[in-house]
Amino acid sequence: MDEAAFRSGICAIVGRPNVGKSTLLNAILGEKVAITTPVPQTTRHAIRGIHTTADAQIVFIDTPGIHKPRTLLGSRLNDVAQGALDGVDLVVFVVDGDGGVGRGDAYLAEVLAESGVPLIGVLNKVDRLSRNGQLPALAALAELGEFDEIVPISARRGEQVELLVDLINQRLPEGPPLYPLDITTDSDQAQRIAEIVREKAMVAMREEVPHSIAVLVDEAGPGRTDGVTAIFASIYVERDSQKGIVIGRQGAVLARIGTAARPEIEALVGTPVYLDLRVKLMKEWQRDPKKLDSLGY
Ligand SMILES: Nc1nc2c(ncn2[C@@H]2O[C@H](COP(=O)(O)OP(=O)(O)O)[C@@H](O)[C@H]2O)c(=O)[nH]1
Ligand SMILES: [Mg+2]
Repeated sequence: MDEAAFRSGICAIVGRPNVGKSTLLNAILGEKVAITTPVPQTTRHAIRGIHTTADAQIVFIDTPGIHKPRTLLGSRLNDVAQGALDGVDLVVFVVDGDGGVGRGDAYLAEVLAESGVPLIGVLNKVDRLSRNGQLPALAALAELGEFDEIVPISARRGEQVELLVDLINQRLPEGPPLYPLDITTDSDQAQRIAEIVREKAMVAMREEVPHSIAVLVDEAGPGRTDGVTAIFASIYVERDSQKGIVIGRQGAVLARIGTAARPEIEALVGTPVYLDLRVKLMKEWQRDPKKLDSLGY
């Protein structure tokens, strides 16, 4: 390997909530490092995903979508997303080809233009569009700003994702790797486990409950049975009435969350897993700075 030719840099994935940023990151990495659900505002941390090849390393930052904040959690998420632009080499700006390019995208594009960072525009979810439908959507995206490239993709199907990675690689500055060559994320295992549980809990809920959910891993270590990892995690809700919803009749909903989460956690830790989930009340945690801190937001 020619040392001098190695490229590395930071690429932020930016876009409105639910356009498919986390799905795209997972598609690029071929591994789930960011949870995805049909519920807008699923991503709460800026998650770093690291893509390394023989001659380049891209450090992706998957940001929470920028949106109009309604709660303290919402405004902290905006801070995370905007703060994520500091020091990035490149921004991948994602819009939803299915939902259409709109005012929210235009607002974001303005913020990005001010930052002066080079932009690649991505039209996602083209699996939902006919070829004829793609053209006006691509044109609407092109109107939003000065893009180095515009790429139509389907993150869900992995279509055109390799092309996008090549285009990013070409635009990175020369430099040594920023992270070890063999890792795909800098999230620690407890965070990743908590996120998997949160994803399963969110998809098991309806209406406003998903946003009231936070998950912390209390303990993870060797279980009583040889070779089994025992994991104790708490699912926090904001209101007393939500406890029963998450638990379900005779624990049915909680059991379903555990059943869905366990195989993914086992794949992550590499052993069979004993998973103990508890539902706890943390009143109005989205509006309380101390509680947000304790939950890691
Ligand atoms: N049809 C289709 N759906 C997608 C695609 N990419 C993401 N989605 C869906 O869009 C929703 C939001 O995705 P997510 O990655 O969580 O969006 P984020 O909020 O921008 O991170 C999920 O239900 C995804 O499965 C795509 O390429 N095609
Ligand atoms: Mg996301």
